[in-house]
Amino acid sequence: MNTMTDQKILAVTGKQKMTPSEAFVETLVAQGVKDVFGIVGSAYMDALDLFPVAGIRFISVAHEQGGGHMADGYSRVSGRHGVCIAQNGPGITNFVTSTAAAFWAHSPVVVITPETGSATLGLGGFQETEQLPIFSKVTKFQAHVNNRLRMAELTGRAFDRAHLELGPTQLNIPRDFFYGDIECEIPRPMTIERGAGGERSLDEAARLLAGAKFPVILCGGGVVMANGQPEAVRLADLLQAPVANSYLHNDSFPAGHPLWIGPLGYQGSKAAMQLIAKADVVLALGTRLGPFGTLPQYGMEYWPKDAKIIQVDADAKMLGLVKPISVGICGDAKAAALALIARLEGKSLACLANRDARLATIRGEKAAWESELDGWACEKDNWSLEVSKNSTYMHPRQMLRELERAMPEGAMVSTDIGNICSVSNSYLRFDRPRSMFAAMSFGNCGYAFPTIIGAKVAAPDRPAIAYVGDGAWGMSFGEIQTCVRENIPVTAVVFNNGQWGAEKKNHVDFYENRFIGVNLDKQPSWAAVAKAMGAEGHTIERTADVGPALRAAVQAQREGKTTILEMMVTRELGDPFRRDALALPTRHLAKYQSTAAKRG
Ligand SMILES: Cc1ncc(C[n+]2csc(CCOP(=O)(O)OP(=O)(O)O)c2C)c(N)n1
Ligand SMILES: [Mg+2]
Repeated sequence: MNTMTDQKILAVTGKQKMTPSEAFVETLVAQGVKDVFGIVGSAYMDALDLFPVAGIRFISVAHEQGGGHMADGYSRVSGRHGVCIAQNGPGITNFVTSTAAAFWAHSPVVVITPETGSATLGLGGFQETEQLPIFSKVTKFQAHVNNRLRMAELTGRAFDRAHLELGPTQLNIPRDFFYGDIECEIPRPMTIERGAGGERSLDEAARLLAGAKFPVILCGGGVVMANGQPEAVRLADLLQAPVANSYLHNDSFPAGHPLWIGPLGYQGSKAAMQLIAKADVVLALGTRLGPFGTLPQYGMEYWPKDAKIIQVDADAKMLGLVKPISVGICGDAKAAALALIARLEGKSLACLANRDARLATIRGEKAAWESELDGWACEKDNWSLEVSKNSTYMHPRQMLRELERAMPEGAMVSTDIGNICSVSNSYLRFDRPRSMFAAMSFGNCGYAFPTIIGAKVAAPDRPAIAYVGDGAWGMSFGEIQTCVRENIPVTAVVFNNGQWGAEKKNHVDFYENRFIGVNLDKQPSWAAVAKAMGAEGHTIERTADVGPALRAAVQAQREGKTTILEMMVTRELGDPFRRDALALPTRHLAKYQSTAAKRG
């Protein structure tokens, strides 16, 4: 697990005299830290001063939330720690949203939070707030440096725990503790190796799979994090079982593989839904089976309630939490897949008897979904038809299909939260893991752009593309400054539909088009804003221009240029996010009767 094991550790060795700042920075060096995202602050300036000599790049961002998302993207693409740091008080509270997002993406982000001085804590001095309670529910571990002697030990632990517990950790350091003289030894990173799971549960899982007539594999983020894609492919080949991606993990299984059936969940693949509905045994590999990811879609209840469910998750607490399961395996997705292969290879497998019929069904469902997507040029509900009728702009689905066709080899794509980003789920296919970085279950608008910037820092040779709605863009475009200043060339595709579309869809479906706060009127030209900020900016109005524009923007990345592609699309809207969680309005008070749903 710990990717540090093979790296040469350049930190000082042996117990020796140093300052806590030196101990802190040397521990970062020992942990292999090369890049830290943040905004400069006096609270940690003594340590920051050492970064260049230590070989650590400090990436100066526009807003700390962006820096936190960059650390998240960096860790998701590299499998290494992402690190962010800021000024005590407001700089740190700006990290809350990004830390919560990293928590639900299971990203090993170390959030370094210098705190007000220990000698004045509690007096209400400058930039003071209690920094531990705020992060207590969005971190896996919180280290508080309560004594400068423990700087290296606790810094090392924050890093180790981020990998061990698969999520963000906090390192809280009273700012005066960077100064002084201490004697200490720099801790080496822990090597963490996870096993396949318990023997009995693996035996039972293998027995169920061997007896299955229609097994389906569901690959989650755990497969990506464990680097277990080749093993997932081997297992699928062995069983000749179709493989779905769990929601927003479209990179967990190669889309070019004949057994790939696409993603489940919101705006996912109907083929995946139709096929998993037929399963008698589901192997949920490296997924917590999050509640949002298996909600009914397209009016279809596809989760196979009567099937035997085998769930593999590295976090024991996730087993059986959301869906009832038959077998829970607490293990690493890659190791568990290998252990299952070892148990199944050479055995008689019931599913091979009907192999040809199953393969035909898989091919049929995939072809049906592809041709449905091909024909699905625009949304067909009344409101969408009305607003797009006289528009000269592009239909979002056609634009997304063109982006898909022009997607370069090895692309990394981050997606935001919004209606068009959600619809893109059907059009995002990857052959390589660590390629899709969606705002996972935390679902915050403003995630995608900074996240792709962090991913690009970790993987500078890969094309980096963010999909962002225009509302979410308003929250995050400030990070263009980071791209330009720090020479991090990426591409942002901004969907300009002039509205907070995903929320507007709820007004349409539930509130009789009483639009409040959803129209984004008087927006600037985002292409012009991009140019004013030193990036390239293009406005795209025709579907035929989408592919060439994306290709040119990817080429521009190779020349060090960031490009913003502003896609002018109609105001039509796909299915809503939360049909499950909204209700038609009931009003009891007389004064609000005009807003009550008309019954009957
Ligand atoms: C930080 C944050 N604020 C508010 C929301 C609620 N929200 C979810 S989707 C959405 C609309 C997104 O609009 P836009 O980015 O323009 O994309 P579109 O839906 O128009 O494609 C909003 C406001 C959220 N998810 N996150
Ligand atoms: Mg919008």
